[in-house]
Amino acid sequence: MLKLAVQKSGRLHDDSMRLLKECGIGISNGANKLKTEASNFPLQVFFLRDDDIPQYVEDAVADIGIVGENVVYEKNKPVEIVEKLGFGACRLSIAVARGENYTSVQSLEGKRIATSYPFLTQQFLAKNKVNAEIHEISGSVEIAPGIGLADAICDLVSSGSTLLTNGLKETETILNSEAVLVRHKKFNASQQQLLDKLLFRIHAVKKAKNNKYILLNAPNEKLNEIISLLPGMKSPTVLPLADKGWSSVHSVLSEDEFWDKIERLKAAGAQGILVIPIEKMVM
Ligand code: PRT
Ligand code: ZN
Repeated sequence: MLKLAVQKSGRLHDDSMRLLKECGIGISNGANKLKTEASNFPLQVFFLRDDDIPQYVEDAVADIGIVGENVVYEKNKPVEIVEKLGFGACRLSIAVARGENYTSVQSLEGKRIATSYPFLTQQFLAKNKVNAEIHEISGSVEIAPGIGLADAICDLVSSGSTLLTNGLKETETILNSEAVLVRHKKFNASQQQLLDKLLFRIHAVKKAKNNKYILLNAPNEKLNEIISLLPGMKSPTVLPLADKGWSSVHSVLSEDEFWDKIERLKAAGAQGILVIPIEKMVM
């Protein structure tokens, strides 16, 4: 049995539960529970505050956990990051009042910085040989400059709209973060086996998300050119159409080259292009 810690509620909860579901792991709704068990995988799920997850994993109360890298690095516990999960993206940044004259990190010398991330903030200041006063506060960090509590803040940013509405500007990025899967360092062979099984599924889900299945019709005289544009998992599948002189081509395209490839396929004579999401992809 593997014990997994996930955020009880908050920004990472839904995506964490969705990932388990996409991995074919059935979890009954645990919103009001402390723990629950998967119906079809030897997995127990603990619902915790995100800040507590690194400690629970370090102590092996939970074997693995899903938590933001920002929390992993702030708590600085000896847990191991095994996989980046592709959700919960944000950055930990320094911000100052919009009207403030900020030229470089040195502008923070002697200033008061409000943050919920004292460890990472201090580490950043030390690295840049800047002396500043850190005020640790647990929430609503963005209002600190406006009420005269601090000259700057160090907080998480995703869209930037919180900074904007509070009259702040982002001046330094300390850390880029996303949700990760962490584990403790005392795994035995059977736990490792279960983790490998889970990771195999996570990889298939991630891979599928980054790829699309594509079907198109190609005039036979353009087939070679069109095939050369399509890498596929091995090589594209080509089937004759009932309409003579035409073929149906099936392949897989990765998300990042998608639009560029579609344009080139069209220009090469492809027609009736269908693009379908892939649910799982096993290489
Ligand atoms: O109750 P618990 O302690 O478990 O939750 P929490 O309130 O401490 O954390 P929560 O749910 O807010 O965030 C959980 C994790 O989500 C964080 O540790 C990050 O890894 C990740 N994450 C991603 C974010 C954001 N994006 C984010 N934008 N966490 C917080 N924010 C906040 C930020 O602090 C600021 O107040 O959103 C505001 C900024 O957002 P924008 O879009 O206006 O820039
Ligand atoms: Zn928290």
